[in-house]
Amino acid sequence: TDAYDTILVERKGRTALLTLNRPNALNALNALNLQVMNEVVAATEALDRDPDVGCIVLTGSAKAFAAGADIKEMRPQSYLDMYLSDWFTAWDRLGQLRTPTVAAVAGYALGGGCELAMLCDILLAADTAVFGQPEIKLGVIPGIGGSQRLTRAVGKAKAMELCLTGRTMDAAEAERAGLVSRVVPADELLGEALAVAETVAGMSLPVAMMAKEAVARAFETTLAEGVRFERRLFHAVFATADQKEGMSAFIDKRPPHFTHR
Ligand code: CO8
Repeated sequence: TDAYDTILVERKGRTALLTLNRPNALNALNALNLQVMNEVVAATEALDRDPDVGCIVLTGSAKAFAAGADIKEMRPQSYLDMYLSDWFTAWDRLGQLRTPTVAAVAGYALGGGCELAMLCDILLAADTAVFGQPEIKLGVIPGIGGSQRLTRAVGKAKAMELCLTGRTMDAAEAERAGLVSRVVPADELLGEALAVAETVAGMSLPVAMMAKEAVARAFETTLAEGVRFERRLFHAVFATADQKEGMSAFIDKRPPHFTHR
């Protein structure tokens, strides 16, 4: 839709597809620099404000979802450069979107690329996917939440090994470890991701937002507080027209026509 240099944005019904597409020599590896970050964040926040968008899919190339932050751009930075420019903090806003997001990962998802995938709500992998936090090999550590989100996704044992040795996981290991919801053949990845997105986008948008909020809260709080938060949202959905429509459609044995109200 809008003109971006490092991403492509397409709309398919109520689904938006955002493809990382760095135009230069690195394009197939999608190294993440500040421009990519600013464009992804600006594009997704605009889509998030659009009531006609019910799900956002984020994908890369066949070779790489993203091979991490741009090492050439990072090398000369000082502590103050990083601190004052608040390097890469804007990626956090991707995790704050209200619209559900799907990461469709083929090839390398390393460092910032793995962290970017983990900022999305649903993570689908091609059988070619390779996940890892290899920052340690460059003399740094994950900086976009990798040490926290990977640990919550796969547990301490694997997260420690991956972050301390830089070893990568293939798609099958990532699925066994609980990092991804499903692995599909590479040539079916995008179709499958768009199908999942279309399913989500077909639900009531405010109710899907609340479901997302409720699951996300599990990573932020205690079980008792999380259950109380869920209960409030559960009560709140009865204020929507879509609750009446969804239950009426079930009882009438017809498909629901959600109005996202
Ligand atoms: N940044 C910049 N350039 C890169 C990157 C990268 N992340 N990855 C690859 N490239 C470049 C290579 O230097 C090479 O350039 P050139 O053609 O000029 O020599 C070109 O892309 C092709 O790369 P390869 O020849 O290595 O391609 P292969 O297919 O052999 O290997 C790999 C692909 C496995 C992806 C390999 O390139 C690799 O290991 N890349 C580095 C992966 C990595 O370490 N990622 C983590 C980066 S650090 C990070 O993400 C920290 C995030 C937190 C920052 C937060 C700041 C606050």
